[in-house]
Amino acid sequence: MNGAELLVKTAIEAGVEVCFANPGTTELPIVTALDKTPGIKAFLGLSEGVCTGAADGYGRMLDKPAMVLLHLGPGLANGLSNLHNARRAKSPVLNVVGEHATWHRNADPPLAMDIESLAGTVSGWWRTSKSTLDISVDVVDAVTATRLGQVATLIVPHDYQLAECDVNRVKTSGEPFDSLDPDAIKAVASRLRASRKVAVMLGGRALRKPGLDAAARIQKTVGCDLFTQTFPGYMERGTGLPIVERLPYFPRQATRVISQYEVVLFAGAPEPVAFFGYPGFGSQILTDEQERMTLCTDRQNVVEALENLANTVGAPSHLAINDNLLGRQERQAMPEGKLTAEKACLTLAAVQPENAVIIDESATSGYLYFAPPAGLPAYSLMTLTGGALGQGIPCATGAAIARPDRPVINLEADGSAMYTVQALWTQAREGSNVTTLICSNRSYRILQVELVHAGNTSHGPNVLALTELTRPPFNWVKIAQGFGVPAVTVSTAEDLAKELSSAFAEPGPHLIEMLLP
Ligand SMILES: Cc1ncc(C[n+]2csc(CCOP(=O)(O)OP(=O)(O)O)c2C)c(N)n1
Ligand SMILES: [Mg+2]
Repeated sequence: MNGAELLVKTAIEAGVEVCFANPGTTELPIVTALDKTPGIKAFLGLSEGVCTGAADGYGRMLDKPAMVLLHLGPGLANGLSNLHNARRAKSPVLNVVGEHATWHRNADPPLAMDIESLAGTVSGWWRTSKSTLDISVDVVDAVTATRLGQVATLIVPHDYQLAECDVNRVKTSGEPFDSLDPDAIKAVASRLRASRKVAVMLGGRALRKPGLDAAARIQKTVGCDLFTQTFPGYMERGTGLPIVERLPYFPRQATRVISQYEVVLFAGAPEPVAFFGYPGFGSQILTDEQERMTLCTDRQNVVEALENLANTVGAPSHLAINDNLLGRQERQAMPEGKLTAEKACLTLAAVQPENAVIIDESATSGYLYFAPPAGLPAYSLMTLTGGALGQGIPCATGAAIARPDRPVINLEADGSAMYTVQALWTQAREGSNVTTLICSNRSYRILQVELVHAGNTSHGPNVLALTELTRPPFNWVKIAQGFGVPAVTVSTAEDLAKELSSAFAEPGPHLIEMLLP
């Protein structure tokens, strides 16, 4: 066995099943090992942002890491922006980066870069292997780190991958979480009982069904309201699931909503801050007078903490299925006529199949999607956690590879789509069940809105050059077809409903361009 085979063997034993890769010469021993030691299926991403975004989607979907295989510093640099989104989503990602042979590194070959510095900006854990024999321990430590909900980057020199080693026993994974502090949870419980108005801000794993169920039991007993931050990584919603409000994007609106609460309890979510520093408005969303409490640290298990808190406040073991704290199915009325962003959201809500996964990178167009679908069949929602565009198409690809049985719907803004559009090719190659809905407003609309907010109402030629996606407009049907994905354009709600139904009925990827004003 060589170091690369040891790496792959250890990853397989640690539960890794897929690898999203864009390799080069310094990763070829690992590429070979993926065939020699079967157990991990490899997927080619045509740029590193596709690989890292797909691993993020996979990690959000299954709450377990995919491996990413990237080429040296430049490959990692290309993939950083979606690793940044993964970090904000608390996604588990095992990121493996090849490095030059140790004896060659000091010659400063053309591709040499400071890989650890790049890794440090997005990873909760990172390390360069110190020897071939260390690789097994390194992989296990990395996978254990991902289980806390973070990106772990392992950098492996080329000569260590190639060197023979006779390790037969690979190290097995340890327990990632610190234990809970029962006294801290008791203190939170008594404060909740004594407070008049409490908001619980849920994040990370707390937004999956077990966490939500525990939160709803707490809600039933102490009468609090449940919130998510504006951009949750992965949340389950719809019929039978607790109703969680989303904090508005613009800071003034967010403050208006949250400032009514005497106490805000953070469970897996950090304190919210404004997305940008707008003149005249500070960073914080909560007021100085509001009391903040944190249920547990990032190294503790938030679901266990919520269940513990629910038991401590004396909550019932579960809510009745018809409890009014749980979402109820009410189908949306079907809109008619020429499409607008709102009608596009409502049409999707009206035809969305059971158990769908919605990947929302729709910027200004899909913002209305969250409000009406409270009465939808159960579904999962993933959003643009870190604000770094180019997440949607790759994330949908990874989600569909993780769960080929679930319909994945990617609500995707046209400008955002173009950063990593080649992920469509991976969808075509893998026959992924993804329906991409392009919100074709042919502009960077949000930037135009922000300019107006900032008082710039007459847009000059340079502003238009930098915010309009015209001259020429994208031909979405040809772009998608060029990557092997069937595509159509629609301009009415009726046609959208019809095309959605046929896309859901037929396996494999589809793209629908929605012409919006
Ligand atoms: C990686 C990255 N580059 C640039 C930006 C800045 N940015 C924010 S929104 C936006 C335009 C979004 O346009 P589109 O995706 O078409 O959505 P729309 O505003 O039209 O709804 C840009 C360029 C960003 N957030 N991330
Ligand atoms: Mg746009």
